[in-house]
Amino acid sequence: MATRIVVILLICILSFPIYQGRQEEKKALTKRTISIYDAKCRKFSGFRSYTEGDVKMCLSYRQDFKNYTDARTYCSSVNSRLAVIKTWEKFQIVVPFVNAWIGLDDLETEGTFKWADGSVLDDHLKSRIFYPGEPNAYYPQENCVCQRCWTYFDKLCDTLCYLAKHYLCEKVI
Ligand SMILES: *[C@@H]1O[C@H](CO)[C@@H](O)[C@H](O)[C@H]1NC(C)=O
Ligand SMILES: [Ca+2]
Repeated sequence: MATRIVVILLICILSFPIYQGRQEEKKALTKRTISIYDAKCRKFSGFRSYTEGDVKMCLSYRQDFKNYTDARTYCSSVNSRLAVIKTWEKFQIVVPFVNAWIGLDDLETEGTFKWADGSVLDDHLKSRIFYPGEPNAYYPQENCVCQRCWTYFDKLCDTLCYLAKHYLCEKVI
């Protein structure tokens, strides 16, 4: 019995370096995957990749000013879309961008916000990514969503679609 325990312990101790090696391998692989993604993304002029944990996005933060529909048209003209941010991790990537349209609006049905990929905004996520009190449809035509619309906002708000703002295009790669 005692010998068996000793043998098992020995196996554990001896195989620890193998386990460590595997972890290193895994880390290196993750790093390589990120750099492959980054290289792919950078091939598109103006785009670069952003990472939060295991989540990656290929974005172009456009510094010129366009209204929502013109921003949307521009993104699709370079085979991208206004940014779709359906997870908390993706929202963390987008937090720093100032006064930027993203791909979220309730143009089709008042009060039902849809992403640029056609899916409906999840209620739980909605409560986390909008600035407190937003979306509020303060003016009836506040149908489009922007990040850090006002300098003191660190989250999303609905605002007037005809306003000229920066915008975030996203490549799905
Ligand atoms: C955005 O601007 C264009 C002109 O550049 C105009 O034709 C369009 O109606 C505007 N869209 C909105 C929502 O105001
Ligand atoms: Ca609003």
